[in-house]
Amino acid sequence: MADTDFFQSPPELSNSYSSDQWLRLFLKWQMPREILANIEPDLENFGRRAVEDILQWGRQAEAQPPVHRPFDAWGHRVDEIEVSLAWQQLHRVSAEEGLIAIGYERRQQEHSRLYQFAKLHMFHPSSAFYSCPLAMADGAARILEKHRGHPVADRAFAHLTSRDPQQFWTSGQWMTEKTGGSDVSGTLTSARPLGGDRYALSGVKWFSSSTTSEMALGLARIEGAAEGSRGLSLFYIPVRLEGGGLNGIRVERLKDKMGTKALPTAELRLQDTQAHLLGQEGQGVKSIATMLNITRLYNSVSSTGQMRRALALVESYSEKRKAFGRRLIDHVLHRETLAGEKLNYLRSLLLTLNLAHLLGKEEVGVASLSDQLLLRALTPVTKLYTAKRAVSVVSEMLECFGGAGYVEDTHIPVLLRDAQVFSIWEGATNVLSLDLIRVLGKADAAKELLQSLAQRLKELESQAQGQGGATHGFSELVNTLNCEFMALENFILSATQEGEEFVQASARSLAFSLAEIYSSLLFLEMMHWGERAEPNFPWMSYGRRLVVRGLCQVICPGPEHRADSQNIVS
Ligand code: MFK
Repeated sequence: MADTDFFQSPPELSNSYSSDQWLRLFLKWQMPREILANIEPDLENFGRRAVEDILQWGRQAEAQPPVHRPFDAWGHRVDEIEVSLAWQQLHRVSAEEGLIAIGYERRQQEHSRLYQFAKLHMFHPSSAFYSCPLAMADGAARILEKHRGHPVADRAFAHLTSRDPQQFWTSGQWMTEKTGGSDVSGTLTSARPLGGDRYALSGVKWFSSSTTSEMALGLARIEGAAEGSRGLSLFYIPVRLEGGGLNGIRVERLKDKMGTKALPTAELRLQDTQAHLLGQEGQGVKSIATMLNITRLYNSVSSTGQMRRALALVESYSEKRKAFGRRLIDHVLHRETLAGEKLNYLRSLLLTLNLAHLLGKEEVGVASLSDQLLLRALTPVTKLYTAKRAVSVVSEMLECFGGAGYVEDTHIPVLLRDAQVFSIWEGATNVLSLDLIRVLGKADAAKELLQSLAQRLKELESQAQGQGGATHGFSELVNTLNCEFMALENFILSATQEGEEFVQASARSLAFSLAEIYSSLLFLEMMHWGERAEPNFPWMSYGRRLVVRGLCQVICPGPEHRADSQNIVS
């Protein structure tokens, strides 16, 4: 064969819903049959769009990044941000497909969030990060929903949750300043009272994504308020005034980011920007935490969507590409690599969809106290875990393509570049690990969380006995998980005796251990259902690889350990 005769066939993507076995299994496990039957045609249709028109718009938007035009031809300061037509199409499709609306119409009651997040999971990897404006729109909607009755909040809420593209709004989240993204206590933006709930804000918001949104929620310090984060309040900020001009907002420049190139992220200067106080003075951080918890879940669903896309590309390529006389999929070591990354994806998906379900339960008032505690504690855990896994899974999958994975017009490098933002966007790994510690440090939270997990393990034990599971290994898996859980429990109950530094130094290892143990618990609960509902599925193959010794990887950073770390870094 002449070298001109060989062309490698590229990987192909098929329907994001029907090809994602685990997404479908999870929904089947958790949703009542009639609800799933009702929404499945929409999921199928959206799964097709995710790899057809939405993917094309995403690629076009990526190829045409936003441009900042500070002045018009006559020298007037206009600060326009021009976005591509494709970016505008992604806005339209988000409204029409109800990507925010589904979560607030709540037609599927406690399962509404699950339905919505199944769509977001498919949307994200094709959307050139339109998922980011959606995340903030959703977080803002949740806060505004809590302020129902406030005319400004009601109007904005209606826009954020609209299915009409002409009415649909997205939102910014203006928190990060030059003084800090993780630590907002040094926020310098001030709020001058104008009467009633109206204020004029002045300051610089240093990392403001979705700058083309119609509104933002942001933090500022009311003149005379205390220093630190307890002096911050939350404000609703319309981006434009009634006449259409910018609301005292100057776009200093767009950020030249490593990835997320289609997403306009700017440095903004606020100069007497008109704003409305939301909630109580000095409660800004606590109030905006509602938004953060939603955007963190978006971060997780985007991470899982990104992992799934990379895996789907490799699965297809493995069938087509030949090396050393065989297709990639016929090489045992390649299969090992792929299987390992699929398991990482599976853990991430279980954690994310479970969290979406817990959120849905809370929003319709059917979450038990332990559901509420799990939702709070697992939000940072899921976010930090899925973000880190996204980078490693996508990187490993890129490597499966060899040189082709490093070439821009295969559209593979962008997956890795964009994945890197997950661990930064909406809270870095260490900040989130400390957030878990914040939750576990409250009253009896640690004890209650452990009790609810222990109770679920007990139920699994009796289910294993009830179905004679010992014969096919289910009860061995439950025993293994029990041992890992007990190690985690012992650690949590004893760590508090060791002092603040010990607890903080171990926080990351605690968060990752909880993620691995909780995802294994979810898997076994699903397996128990699946052995009857889907008897031909290879549950044990997954079980043997997911539920293993060593899930609890907590470190015990006593004084000597910490002194060693100090010596190593100094
Ligand atoms: C898509 C691509 C985007 C483009 C690239 C993006 C690049 C990155 C740009 C960024 O800057 S992203 C960074 C976004 N920033 C964050 O995610 C903030 C990270 N920091 C935190 O999460 C801090 O923990 C937080 C600011 C929320 C709080 O720290 P503080 O100032 O020390 O507050 P404190 O005193 O611990 O908490 C105040 C209250 O809020 C407490 O309630 P109480 O007063 O009742 O005790 C906390 O319990 C509560 N709270 C804090 N976090 C909470 C929460 N409540 C519920 N959920 C939470 N998550």
